Amino acid sequence: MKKRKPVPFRAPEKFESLQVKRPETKAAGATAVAKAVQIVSSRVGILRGGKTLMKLNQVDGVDCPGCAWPDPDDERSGLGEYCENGAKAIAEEATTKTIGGAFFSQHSIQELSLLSDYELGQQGRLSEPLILEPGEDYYRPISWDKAVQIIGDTLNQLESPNQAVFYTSGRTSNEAAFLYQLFVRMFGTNNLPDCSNMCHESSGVALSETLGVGKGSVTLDDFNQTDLIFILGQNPGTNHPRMLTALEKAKKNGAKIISANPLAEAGLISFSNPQKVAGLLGSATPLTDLYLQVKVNGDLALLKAVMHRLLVMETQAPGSVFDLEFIQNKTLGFEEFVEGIKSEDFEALCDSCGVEAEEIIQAAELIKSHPKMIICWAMGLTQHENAVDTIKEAVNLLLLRGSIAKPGAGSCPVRGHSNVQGDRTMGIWEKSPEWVADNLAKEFSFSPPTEPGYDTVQAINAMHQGMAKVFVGMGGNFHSATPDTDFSSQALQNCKLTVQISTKLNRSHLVTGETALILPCLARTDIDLQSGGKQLVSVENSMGVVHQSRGSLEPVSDRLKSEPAIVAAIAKATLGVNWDHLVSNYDMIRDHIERVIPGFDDYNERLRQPGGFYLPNVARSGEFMQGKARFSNVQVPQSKLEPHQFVMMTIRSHDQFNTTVYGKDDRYRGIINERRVVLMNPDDIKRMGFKQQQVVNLTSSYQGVTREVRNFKIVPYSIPRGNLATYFPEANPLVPVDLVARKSGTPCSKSVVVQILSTKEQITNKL
Ligand SMILES: Nc1nc2c(c(=O)[nH]1)N[C@H]1C(S)=C(S)[C@@H](COP(=O)(O)OP(=O)(O)OC[C@H]3O[C@@H](n4cnc5c(=O)[nH]c(N)nc54)[C@H](O)[C@@H]3O)O[C@H]1N2
Ligand SMILES: Nc1nc2c(c(=O)[nH]1)N[C@H]1C(S)=C(S)[C@@H](COP(=O)(O)OP(=O)(O)OC[C@H]3O[C@@H](n4cnc5c(=O)[nH]c(N)nc54)[C@H](O)[C@@H]3O)O[C@H]1N2
Ligand SMILES: [Mo]
Repeated sequence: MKKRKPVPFRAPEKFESLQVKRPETKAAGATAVAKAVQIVSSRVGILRGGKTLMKLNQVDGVDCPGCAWPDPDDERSGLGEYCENGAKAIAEEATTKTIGGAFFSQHSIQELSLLSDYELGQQGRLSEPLILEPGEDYYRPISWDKAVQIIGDTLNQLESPNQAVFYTSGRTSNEAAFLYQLFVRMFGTNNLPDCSNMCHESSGVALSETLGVGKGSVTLDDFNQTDLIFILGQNPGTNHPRMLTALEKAKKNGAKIISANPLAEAGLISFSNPQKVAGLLGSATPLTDLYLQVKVNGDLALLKAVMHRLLVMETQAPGSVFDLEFIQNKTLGFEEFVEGIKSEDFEALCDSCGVEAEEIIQAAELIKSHPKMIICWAMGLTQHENAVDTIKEAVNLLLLRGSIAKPGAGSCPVRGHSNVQGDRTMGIWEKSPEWVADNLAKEFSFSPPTEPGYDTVQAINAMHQGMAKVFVGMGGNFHSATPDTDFSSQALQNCKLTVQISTKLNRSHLVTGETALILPCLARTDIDLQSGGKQLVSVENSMGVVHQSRGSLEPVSDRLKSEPAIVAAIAKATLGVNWDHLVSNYDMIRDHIERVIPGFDDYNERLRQPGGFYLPNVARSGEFMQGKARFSNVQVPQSKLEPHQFVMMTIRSHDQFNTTVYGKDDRYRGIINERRVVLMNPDDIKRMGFKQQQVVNLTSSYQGVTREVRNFKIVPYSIPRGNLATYFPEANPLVPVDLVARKSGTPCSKSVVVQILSTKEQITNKL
């Protein structure tokens, strides 16, 4: 058989032309509006782009395909209910540039792999189904019927359904997600890894075990009523810009903000609200009152130090700090938790987190004098080995203060993808809980598999070992989003068949199995016309509100299918089931959801109410687990680094959405026109004998394997000594596939121990 030419696993390692400016100290304002208008009008056109922006996040409009931050329950801004990065998401999706058979007949996968991630995305929307046959280097068009037949035949030839992996990214609507997990379980496996495994899985585990629900407890209105917001490991100015409006409102109502972050992020410092004229004119609201520049993964020690201090205050004046009534009536495990805190040394905790004792005392004072507290967090907490414990420690703080299950208080894990939370609610989960299996069995008369399937990292290992042979991706970019790029590439290449259901070209279309299929789908902003008429879909935001979304743009090609239609076609070709009626009218999918998933009563009716409806939440209502929330006694992680070792976090720039690179700037951090940078403390640069903008290579050694990335430029930055920051996905080859958070399995992409080598040095002890 003809052999396919090798395809590079990594994006090209070439430089742009780096400019370094002073980091900004306020986010948004007129520049953000100008950027939004410029990017949408240049990439989509004024008419098509303007039409979408006006509908974005309005009650009868389309849900922004960017982040999962909720929309206001009451009035929505007439100046536009979107942010700069939402506009970029729209520009990326609503472009009228297309690529299909003609494009792919001119460019082999090897040639395309020489493009940067940014350039891949700029080629346009995928416009027709494509196949890459065994040994071939060029995709060519294929009919929908043939494509799904290949999938059905290949799946049915497997020795076991567990040899197939069905990944989901978090943009998929509730309707598509429900149908997808149904098909996968009818096929006979729970191999349903999703992007959540790499994202908020640690939050889900920690919150389920302590509060009884793996989701946050607050609503947007709680931000209006709170006294104090504690934000850890999150960069809302870039990743959840509309959160800044909520923070601004909270400040106007008198709330205080404490932020813990190794970097001084502009969006946490102050905000010029572009939805207000004053903001457009440059006036800014200061946000953070106390900024704690914690070391990477120092949060558990930081939280413990704060609670150590609170315990001292409580001991001095019993009942003045702890909510003893709440603790007594609504919690378990308090005594053991207090013993744990008592056994710690305050100075050692301060040392461990890198924050001055004085500031920790200030934090404790602020917490003591502000009864209602919300704790927010994102990837800065979830992507470490001890992530689940850190989040449990944050819950301990809420419980001590009785700051949960009442207005203005609670937990707020800020979710990533716009429907990642909804996908999980719909049953996209490798650990199929019993009730899901029972309800599916009743509704659809089959026996769903009960043993857990593979999560993302387990799926990579299974494909690498040849135990899984078919990969289907419902959205996302598995190749570039997962850790250990070279290892994950080999895993995908080991497959007999890889299938990507996608809107835009990415590297997962280039690093493929023996046969590869690209199935182009409608995007959220597109009109979804089925035989029963125009369809709407539903999504769930970060605060558990389920609401509708309707696309309003003419699709760029008549060969695109909706995600539910694609799942139904694959299910028909594989299992012989006929779901045509479900595809013709998504109300009928929602009728099934209503009967299978709790909390969706009168789904079709309530979905059509303006703003949608809230799902029940036991942490919000105070029911917890049989009425009790649980304190946890968790340990501070011990890390001992050699002087030449650093802890590296991989973060997002202002111009990307995960692996989709919108542009080359990280404006707020003052890094312009370059992504191959490593942010480093100036003292460390000096100590190591490096110079700013020197080109270096980075290595990580884990369990006897040394991994390397080449060509990064050093940028001096205000970051704790011993810590580094790089962008993802460029640094993903350094993240060891088996370095995952305990209990949640999340790759530790914010805690990679690395060495920095000048380009002349050889890597030591490579195996
Ligand atoms: N525009 C845009 N919006 C997005 C995304 C995007 O890529 N672009 N991605 C979406 C997705 S899927 C997600 S999950 C979210 C991600 O949203 P974030 O979690 O805000 O994203 P990251 O860039 O990973 O940022 C982590 C932040 O945590 C800090 N940090 C890193 N390590 C630590 C630590 O150990 N402790 C503390 N205290 N802080 C730390 C970093 O300095 C940074 O400010 O955003 C969503 N929204
Ligand atoms: N090192 C490191 N790695 C990380 C992270 C990190 O912080 N550091 N973050 C992790 C996190 S939080 C996440 S969530 C994952 C993200 O992992 P993924 O969700 O897998 O990655 P994305 O880059 O969001 O996926 C983008 C692709 O989705 C497709 N797409 C876009 N819209 C649609 C749609 O409507 N339908 C369909 N079918 N396809 C669509 C497009 O083809 C696009 O190229 O990455 C993780 N990886
Ligand atoms: Mo995420």
